[in-house]
Amino acid sequence: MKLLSLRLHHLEMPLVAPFTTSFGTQTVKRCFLVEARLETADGQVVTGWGENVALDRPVYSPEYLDGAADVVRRWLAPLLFAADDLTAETVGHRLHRIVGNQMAKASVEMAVLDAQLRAEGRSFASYLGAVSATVPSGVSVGIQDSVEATVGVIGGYLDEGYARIKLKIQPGADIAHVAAVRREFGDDLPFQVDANAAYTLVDAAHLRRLDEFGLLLIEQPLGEADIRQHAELAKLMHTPICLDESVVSAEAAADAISLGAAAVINIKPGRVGGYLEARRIHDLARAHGIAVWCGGMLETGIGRAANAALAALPGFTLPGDISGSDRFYAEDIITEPIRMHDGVVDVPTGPGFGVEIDPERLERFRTSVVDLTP
Ligand code: OSB
Ligand code: MG
Repeated sequence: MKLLSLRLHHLEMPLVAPFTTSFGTQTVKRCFLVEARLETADGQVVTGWGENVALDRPVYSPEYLDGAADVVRRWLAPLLFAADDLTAETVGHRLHRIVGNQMAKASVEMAVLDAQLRAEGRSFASYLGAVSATVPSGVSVGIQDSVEATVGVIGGYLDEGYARIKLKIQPGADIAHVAAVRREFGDDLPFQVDANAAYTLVDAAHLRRLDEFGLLLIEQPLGEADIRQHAELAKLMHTPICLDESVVSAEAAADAISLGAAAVINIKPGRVGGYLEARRIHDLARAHGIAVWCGGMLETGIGRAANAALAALPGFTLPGDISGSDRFYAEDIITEPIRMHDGVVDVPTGPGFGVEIDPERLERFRTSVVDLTP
């Protein structure tokens, strides 16, 4: 295929409620969608959409939204326009000499992939080798101001039917909240916590207190670069350690697995440079008997639909952060929002990612469009 045009649609979408993690509180979601128009070898012109998941500020990873847009504009787009035989499978190779910037790369690869699959009339789930028509739907719950609020908010999600609860924790909002949730909802609730790198190995004795609550896992207790320290922590506590921030590539996943730093891996396509790298990590983890699940970055319906397909691969044995669109947004930018029902989300079956942009909402939530076509 040949890339004909590339446009970035910058969006600002209000969240239904503030979302607090150990790195701050978010009340709006800012992101950009990548719209790529390509011409296939037989002259068909197709459009594909990708989503960039970088946060406003470089607090989760080194990337941040405006930086990612700049990287796409200055460094990635020219490499893609220079290719005469572009395919989704070769985007990574074309961009290989640009170091890091996984979220920027993932967003353009996504758009090419969506276009390619639409040209073939093939769904992303079929392309990946998905083995299930629905995926269990977990929800990520932000840090609340009080233990009572934590219990109340989680109770609301359980009433809606979510299959698994993940609670954000940080020093000062951890053991008491977890204990209250277990007391209120019992030991059978599939329940895990995410620290977003808020602790250090010095906190090992404190973190070990979580062991008595039978959590599915603790996600990224230590820093992104602390893969070896996670392996040390794993020897000091029983709760399975899951890595998120640390796993930035298949190579990092291999290191974490061989060091014993990760019993579980949260796979986020944006964080690792795209859905194809995400699948490689899935394959690697599966071969090593390491469980994986699909994380989220408050995606719009585009990324949410793609994540549902990814999570339908056989190694995704734990429920992901794949909630309904209404978990974060009163209105999504796709025509049919992603719905959680009976504790699951349906894997889209239409061509490409299987969802359509609603032009009216796209325009309403859009703050600007940048055309990168030379
Ligand atoms: O650590 O998983 C995380 C959101 C932004 C940045 C990091 C994380 C998260 C979430 C939200 O937990 C998951 C979701 O999109 O539902
Ligand atoms: Mg996380």
